[in-house]
Amino acid sequence: MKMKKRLWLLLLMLVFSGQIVAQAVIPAAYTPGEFEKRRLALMKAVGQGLIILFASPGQTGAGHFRQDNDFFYFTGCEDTNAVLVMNPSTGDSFLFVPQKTEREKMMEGGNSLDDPGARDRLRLRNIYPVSYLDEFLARLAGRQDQVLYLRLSPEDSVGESRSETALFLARRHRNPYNAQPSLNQFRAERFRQLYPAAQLKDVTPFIDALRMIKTEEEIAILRQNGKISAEAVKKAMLASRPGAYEYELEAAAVEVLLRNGCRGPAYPPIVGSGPNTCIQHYEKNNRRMESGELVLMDFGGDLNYMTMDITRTWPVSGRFTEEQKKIYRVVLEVQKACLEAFRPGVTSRDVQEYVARKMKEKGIDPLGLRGGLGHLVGLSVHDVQSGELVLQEGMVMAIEPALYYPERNLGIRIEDTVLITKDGCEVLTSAVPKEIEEIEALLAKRKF
Ligand SMILES: [Mn+2]
Repeated sequence: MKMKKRLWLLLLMLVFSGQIVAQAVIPAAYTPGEFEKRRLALMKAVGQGLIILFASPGQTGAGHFRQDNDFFYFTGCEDTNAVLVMNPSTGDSFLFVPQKTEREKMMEGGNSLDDPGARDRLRLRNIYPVSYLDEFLARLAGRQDQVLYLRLSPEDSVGESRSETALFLARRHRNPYNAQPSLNQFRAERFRQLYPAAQLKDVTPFIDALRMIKTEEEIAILRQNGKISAEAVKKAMLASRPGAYEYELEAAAVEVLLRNGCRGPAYPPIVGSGPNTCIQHYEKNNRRMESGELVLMDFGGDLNYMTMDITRTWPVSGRFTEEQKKIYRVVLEVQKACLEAFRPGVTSRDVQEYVARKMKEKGIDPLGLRGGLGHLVGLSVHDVQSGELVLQEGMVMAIEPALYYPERNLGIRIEDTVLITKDGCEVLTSAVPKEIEEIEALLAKRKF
């Protein structure tokens, strides 16, 4: 009893000292069975041959390591330079991992090969050194009529879609001295050389069909990320003031992400003021903002490999001018009409028709804005899509209508990320204001 009293006292002291209150939410995580379920679903869909997926070869740049999206989706494993082989005819999965030297283990820690619990935790048939991969494949893939399912389409990344990866590669090829093939293309070529009798097929459409529909565990993470990312943008709004630099807003927002378990932003934060509101992928973020201007922020966190995408536009001074208000209302009405139209079965054309009807009813000139479906969000902020897009329950979409008037230094974009539900959609990023009155009320709380 006495002990309990003491515990209570300690707890109360902690609460009042702010230590528990200030504690960040524990990020939602995946259970090991999730990845096994995904592998079995992929193997069932593919049905034959061998499926071979590659992990990211290693660390690049100053950011935290982030695994290849497709490899992560089927393993949850962050080992670098690894290979996953799935055999649909037996349902077995094998992981091939580099054998690290003692020095490597000391410098960066071990991998799944050094972890006796990894095989059971990852629910694999076996884990082998990656140096054994070719022998393993020669045994299985050397047979006649063997089909190898590889990722023959481009990879996506946290901030870029598969088509963007392809586009950037093509742009790099403008300069013949940068025109080397991608890792993906190189691997396909190596398989063609080593297994000329095998048929190479693209596994990507099967992967994309799965990744497009979010699982319960992904949805839990996305909901949490929606709240964290919304809070981050709200903090940036409060950090804005005449004379502030764009990067000060970025700093305020990134702090909220890092404090709540995100690895960082899902893409380079866009904080554009004045003329920069009209540059859609602006990311210099080094301009001083002034009263009378708008600031546009496009921002989202990366939480447990699930991304988020929000854009808000607000007046630096705290009050919209009449001209800004007029255009803001149009973008907002179109964005809200899109969200009203979102439900399973809906196509881009359906949304456009709904938006046109709604604007007519309300007597609003849409200024050329038509609305639509936007883009899918998930492991990548421009997530995978296979075939023509028709909304389904469990899809996650970002919708971002915008109007740009560079001659007036006036760009307005409003973006939310939503989950398609049984009969509509749930806005995951609703905690950051977008109504004119709400924005002005929030900004009025600033002190400067
Ligand atoms: Mn977007």
